[in-house]
Amino acid sequence: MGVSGSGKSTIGALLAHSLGVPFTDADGLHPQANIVKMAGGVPLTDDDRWPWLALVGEALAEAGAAGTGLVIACSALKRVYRDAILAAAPTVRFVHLAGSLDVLANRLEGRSEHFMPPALLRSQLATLEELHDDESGFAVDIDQPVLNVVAESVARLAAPALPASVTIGIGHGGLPVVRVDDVAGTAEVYLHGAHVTSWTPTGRPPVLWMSAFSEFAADRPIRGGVPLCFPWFGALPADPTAPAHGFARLAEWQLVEAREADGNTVLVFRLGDTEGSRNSAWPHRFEALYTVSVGARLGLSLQVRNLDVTPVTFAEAFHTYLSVPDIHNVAISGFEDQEFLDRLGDPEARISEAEPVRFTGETDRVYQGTSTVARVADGTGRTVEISTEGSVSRVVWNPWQAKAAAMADFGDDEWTGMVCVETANVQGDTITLAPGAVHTMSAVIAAA
Ligand code: TA6
Repeated sequence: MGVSGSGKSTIGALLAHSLGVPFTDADGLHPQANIVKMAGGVPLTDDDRWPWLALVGEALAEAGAAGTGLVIACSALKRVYRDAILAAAPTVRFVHLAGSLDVLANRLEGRSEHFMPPALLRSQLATLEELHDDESGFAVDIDQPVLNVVAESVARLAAPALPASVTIGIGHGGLPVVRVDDVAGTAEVYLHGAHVTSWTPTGRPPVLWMSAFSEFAADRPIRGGVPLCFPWFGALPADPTAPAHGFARLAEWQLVEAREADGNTVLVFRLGDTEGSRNSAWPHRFEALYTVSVGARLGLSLQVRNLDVTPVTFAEAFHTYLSVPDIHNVAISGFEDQEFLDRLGDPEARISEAEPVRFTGETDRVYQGTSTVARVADGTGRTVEISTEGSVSRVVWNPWQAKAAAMADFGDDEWTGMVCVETANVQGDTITLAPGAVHTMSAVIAAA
């Protein structure tokens, strides 16, 4: 819906294509008398509109009954017009293509071959009634690339009802992103990989690190934040061509729930097996539910259910990138005297240190069989604490200079400003689930 020039026909057709349903332009349903009137610059009366709106409602109702679905482009400027459509098609959702007078006027100037003269724009805007809170639908700002308008609409149509603290928009690379802005903190989570890319507790600096060179593309992992590694970690011996750290961080997750609870905003994302995953080196049927709780602390919880008829084994990790002023001053306690595998050294050797972990070069360690609480002191008095449940591995990583320079999506000098402290179940700690069984790995990140 929207005034003339808002792109109803163009965006409607693209949206229908993305949703895999037919598209109808309601302009084509106007009785000739209406076309003649509008082409003559004469605004329609409500009496002119009712028969037209009835046809619009009918088309939606038929599509609903046939189960085909339908996107119809129709101005539907007033609440009463929308109620008339709703009466015929109770499940209809309204996507209002909203734009300022300037943006719309510019669009109309550029438009030719349409019976609606630009002069009618002001009267249309005067007639326009924004969607009321109790109406099923949402407004999308058209002052962005058309494909972003479509992507945002698709993501919001798929999303559950959102509390006030949550919005869905388009982020980098045209990827849909869920934004949380609540009293206790803010965060961003891309549907791509259910990837938390930022979390900032109110009154404190951002806790997560993001590379300025990160890619944001459907087939690429995001560099920074909290990549979700699942169902394998690192390279997959069974298939060296398989993407590192599994397919979950490359998949499109669905936001299935968003609610406010106890001063936090809780988001739940779902991923199930896909044709792609069923043809991968890990072809099992599964359901993963990832809960992200945003507030003064960041809560992460990955629940995996085995929907297959055979037992399944997987590895998992919250590959958390923490932002630090200078890695040289970082000290991580909680691992004293605990054995670790140095992934840069002898794969058989088990090493331990009595002191907190400090960084003097490339570091890539796996601690197994531990549920330790990691405390990351960044040298400026700030400490980030990570406590977990259902996780008995920890991975600590910094690429240092050479490795950083070798990664295209990682700035040459960015290694000094980050450290990964990962909550995981990897290598000897992988999880095996019987058919129907469930496992949950959780972490709570607190910055003080
Ligand atoms: O968690 C540490 C690690 O496995 C390192 O070995 C390093 O490869 C890092 O992850 C980043 O992996 P990525 O596939 O995101 O480049």
